[in-house]
Amino acid sequence: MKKALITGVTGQDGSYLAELLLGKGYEVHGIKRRASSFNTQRVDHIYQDRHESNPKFFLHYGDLTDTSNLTRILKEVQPDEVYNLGAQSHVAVSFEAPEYTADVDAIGTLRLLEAIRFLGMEKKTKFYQASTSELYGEVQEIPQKETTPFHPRSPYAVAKMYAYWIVVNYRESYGMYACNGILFNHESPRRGETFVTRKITRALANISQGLEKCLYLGNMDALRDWGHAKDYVRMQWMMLQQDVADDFVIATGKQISVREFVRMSALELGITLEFSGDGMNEIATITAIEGDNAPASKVGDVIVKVDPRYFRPAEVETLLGDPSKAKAKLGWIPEITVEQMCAEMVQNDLGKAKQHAILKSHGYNISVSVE
Ligand code: NDP
Ligand code: GDR
Repeated sequence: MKKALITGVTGQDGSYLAELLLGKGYEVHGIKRRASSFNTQRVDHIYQDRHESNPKFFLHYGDLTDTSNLTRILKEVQPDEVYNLGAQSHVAVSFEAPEYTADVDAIGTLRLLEAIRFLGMEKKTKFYQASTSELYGEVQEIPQKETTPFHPRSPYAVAKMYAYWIVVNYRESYGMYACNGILFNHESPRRGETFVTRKITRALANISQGLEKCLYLGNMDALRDWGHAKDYVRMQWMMLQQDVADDFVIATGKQISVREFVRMSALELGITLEFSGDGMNEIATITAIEGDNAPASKVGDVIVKVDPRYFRPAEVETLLGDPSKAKAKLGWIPEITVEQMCAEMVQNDLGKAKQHAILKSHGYNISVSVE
């Protein structure tokens, strides 16, 4: 039975990857951070009480900023595969907390690699690094592929660039099986609530049920190549099953704007939007409503506005990936389209909003705000 260790197991990708590996018969170990309240919602459904017979899923307290802790966990678990998904993963937040982001995302990766080497596991343990399309930043070529030069545009992306190269360096220096998945944006109903897709699907669902009035966004012109997290974690596993370690771009090869994602999400609720104004003054107004998914909305309501607060000091305007290498060498193709993913996210958030609306109508205080 293979053993895997996942950092960031409580995050979007970590939870899907843990499910995938358990389904393949792995013993799965995950690192979770100590928090003052429960932070394991995304993996609670696969949690196994250690008192049950033959558990396959284990959680260890740890942190990517803590070398001795990482070394101890690696020594105890002796994993065949390490998936380094843990990160301060929010680009906008990285401008607010650049030093912490560098510590976790850049040096955290080095800590893990060096611990593997220190323990003499560098020929046994395969290593996956969650690299990112943010490395391309100010894009030098369209679409972006493995050979496209990097130009990171945020403290997050700069930290991830260090992580990318230290993975390559450990592969070249010590013969480690270590690889980078350069993943473009991927989303799901488990996406964190402050990333733009989930912020949109959640807010529009709440607005449709009368729980919120308006969705405030930043740059709606930004173009992204959005895929589904389930497709992308399958690829993370595939990358560690090859004879030779290599780096791969993982993307759908299609891009749409934030504005288009808003339009698509609203339509899933039966709401047609008209966008007017531009730049900092852009708004979206309801021009038609079909079906009964939006009982609290009416034609003429302005439900989306731009708020300059959400613009970033340096923006990544456009990202479009070329996944040809992954398709040719690994036979990977994404199965879920952005339209299907958007519909799944909206329906999931609509279900939650309807529950909250019922609770609110019975006098419960429901907090829905999110930055
Ligand atoms: P999430 O933000 O959903 O999850 C991040 C995980 O990292 C969480 O489990 C979080 O713990 C954990 N974490 C944060 N700080 C630390 C720390 N100091 N020590 C240990 N763990 C920590 O991200 P995703 O699942 O979306 O992404 C997974 C990885 O892939 C990240 O590295 C991200 O940067 C990268 N990536 C993501 C893409 C995407 O579109 N989703 C695209 C390309 C790369 P907690 O739950 O306690 O906050
Ligand atoms: P990104 O994702 O920065 O690409 O990083 P995010 O969803 O945060 O932003 C995508 C684009 O939308 C624009 N935008 C807004 N973004 C947020 N969060 N909130 C807003 O209100 C808003 N309005 C407009 C952004 O400016 C941006 O252009 C994600 C993360 O998962 C990273 O960890 C990962 O590496 C990359 O994807 C690939």
